[in-house]
Amino acid sequence: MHLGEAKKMTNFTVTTGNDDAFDGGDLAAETADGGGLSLREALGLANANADVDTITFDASLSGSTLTLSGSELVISNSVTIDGDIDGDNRADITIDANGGSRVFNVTGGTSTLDSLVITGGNAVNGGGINIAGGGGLFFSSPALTVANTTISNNSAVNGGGIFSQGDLTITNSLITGNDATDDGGGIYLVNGDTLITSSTRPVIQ
Ligand SMILES: [Ca+2]
Ligand SMILES: [Ca+2]
Ligand SMILES: [Ca+2]
Ligand SMILES: [Ca+2]
Repeated sequence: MHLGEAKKMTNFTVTTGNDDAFDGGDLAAETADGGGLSLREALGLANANADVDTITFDASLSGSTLTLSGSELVISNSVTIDGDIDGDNRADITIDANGGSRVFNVTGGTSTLDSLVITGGNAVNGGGINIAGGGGLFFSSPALTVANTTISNNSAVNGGGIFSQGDLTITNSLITGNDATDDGGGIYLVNGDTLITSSTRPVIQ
């Protein structure tokens, strides 16, 4: 986050573990339908504006698993998703695609996934996370930082945990128990810059 920047920033607080669909409404409408504001709805709202937004989770969701209902979560625009509710830099939120889809598809922006457990993803490339490549001369590749996060038990043909064509930074995270039928059980890197740092935990197993 660059707090000195003039850009607007909105924080969306996820209040339901249900996977309510994003219907293109505003915050009030998306909160009013289903069980509250879902992560999918919060992402839809964050993607819909050019601001660098943050998504956090209501304390009532601490320790819970958000199970996706068969389609990936798309990040098309810079956002930070912070699953640390109690401030100890450890995940308090699990996102489980339950084998029905990838978990996150990062198609644009400079984003951070912080203090999450990402599991159960399944896709051809990048079961847990796919970072798309740039769309040519005028579109730079997305950049993603994965911090304080566990990526486990995802599967793909290439890149069970992560498939990256963008810029990837991994810090203090655990990537374990992911499976690829072809290459890259944990991470498959096509291009882009990758930086892996860890002060407290093993990174890739
Ligand atoms: Ca909705
Ligand atoms: Ca809703
Ligand atoms: Ca935004
Ligand atoms: Ca925590």
